[in-house]
Amino acid sequence: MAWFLCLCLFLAVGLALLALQLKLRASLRGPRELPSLPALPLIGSLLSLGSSHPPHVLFQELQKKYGETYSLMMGSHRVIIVNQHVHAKEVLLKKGKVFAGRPRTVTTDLLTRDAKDIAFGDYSPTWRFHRKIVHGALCMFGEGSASIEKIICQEAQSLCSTMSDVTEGGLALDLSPELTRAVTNVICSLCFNSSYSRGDPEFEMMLRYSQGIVDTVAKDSLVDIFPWLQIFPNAGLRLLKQCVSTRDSLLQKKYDEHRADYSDHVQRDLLDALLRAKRSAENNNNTEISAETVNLSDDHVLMTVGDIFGAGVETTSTVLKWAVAYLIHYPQVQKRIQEELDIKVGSDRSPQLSDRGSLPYLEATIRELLRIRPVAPLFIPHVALSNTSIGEFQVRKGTRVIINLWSIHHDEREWKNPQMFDPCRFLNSEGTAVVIPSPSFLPFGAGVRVCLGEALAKMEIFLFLSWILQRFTLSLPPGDSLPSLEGKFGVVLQPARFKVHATPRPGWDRHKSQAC
Ligand code: STR
Repeated sequence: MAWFLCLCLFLAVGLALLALQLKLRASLRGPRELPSLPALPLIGSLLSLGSSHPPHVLFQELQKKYGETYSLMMGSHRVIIVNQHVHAKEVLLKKGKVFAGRPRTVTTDLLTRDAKDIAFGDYSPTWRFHRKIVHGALCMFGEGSASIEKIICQEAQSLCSTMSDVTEGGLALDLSPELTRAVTNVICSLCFNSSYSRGDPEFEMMLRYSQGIVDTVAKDSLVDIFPWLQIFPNAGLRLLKQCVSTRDSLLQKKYDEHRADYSDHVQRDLLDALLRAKRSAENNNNTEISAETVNLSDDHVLMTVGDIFGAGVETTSTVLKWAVAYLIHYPQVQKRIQEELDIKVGSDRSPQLSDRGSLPYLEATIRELLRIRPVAPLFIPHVALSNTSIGEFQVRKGTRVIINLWSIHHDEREWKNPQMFDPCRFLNSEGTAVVIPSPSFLPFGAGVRVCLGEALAKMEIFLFLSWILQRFTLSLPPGDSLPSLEGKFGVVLQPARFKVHATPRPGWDRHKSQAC
């Protein structure tokens, strides 16, 4: 018996020692290497990336073989793809500053005069200062200011009367340019204190150049992966150059007009606020901040306004277009929003921002739209500014990180039936309040580079949708097929074009008092 006990003890000690040694070896090995796609010299992993899927779907599919976080080579650049929220938050929040860099690419350099803007500019003291000024100016003229609500309501009013005019003739309407004009005018009022009327040639020109930029910039096109391809004729790059030069002359015109009648005493708009910040920084050139502002050149101001303009228009109008497409696909959702509006707002007045709290179903629908069709499915790539790690994986300085918001918003462990459009997932069980059911929801990003226009975008989406749905029911024109919900991949994910019928709702008379 005694020898049996001794044997057991001996075995137990032996096993414990073995386990300890294995654990020690694992911890000595340190962070692990990431699983990687095969790569060849020069072309990198290009051969494994040939697929009919758009990049966000392909990166989601590749998880099955390589795990949620993996790496690949784009030309000579190592790129990490993050497909789940824990690692995404580590990159954006926990190690936000380490991952705050941006890659330089041929197309974004062309768009931003070598990264002198906020969205594509690399992390630096000048960038931080620059972002702070823009944030301050946006707060003053946008978020939280009563006047912005008035501007949005004015545009909603004009959008609805255009819709009435067209539908009175019984015509089907492509809402896309109308929604874009409404959103553009909000940004125009904010940036330049001006607006466009229907058919304005300058607005038509803006629509064209902006679409050209969205179609060609920052979509990991071949010139961005292999910069030496620039020396060959390239239709995409030619189009981008044309569009950027049209945009630049428009921005320059606005800038010159503002400089000509600038006064220190009146701030009419965001451009005035930026000019003022630039001048005051120049005047205080012996203070501590001024050391950081040396590079806040005219180019910086122009490129920033270009960012705000481009981001403000393309993102919000895209969400509204998706909203219309989904409401046509899901008439029962549209009906429930209208019922909520009828009860909480009625038809004697128009919806206003203070109604947001009492329209939870509409708010939940907006969240579900932002989840199911994220505006920027791959965000803008980040760059590690020093050696670091993501989870247990080591990451070397200079590595690019792409966060696949598409995977994060369609993660089956976080969302039940993620392909299903179901606003109720964002409501509590009584249907009386909005909730965020999963931490896997990041429509505006997070951390040092979080979207600057989040509050403005939410106000616009809420007001435009509530005004439209109070007055009209949107439906498919007879004989047309339902709009595709797939989306065209680019720096933003846009729906295909389609026409709608906007039928005035019974009880809504266009000549009724339309005060905001
Ligand atoms: C749209 C087209 C344009 O005229 C200018 C810009 C510059 C800013 C870009 C914008 C673009 C597309 C959406 C972006 C935005 C900066 C932040 C935003 C990429 C290319 C997003 O991250 C969704």
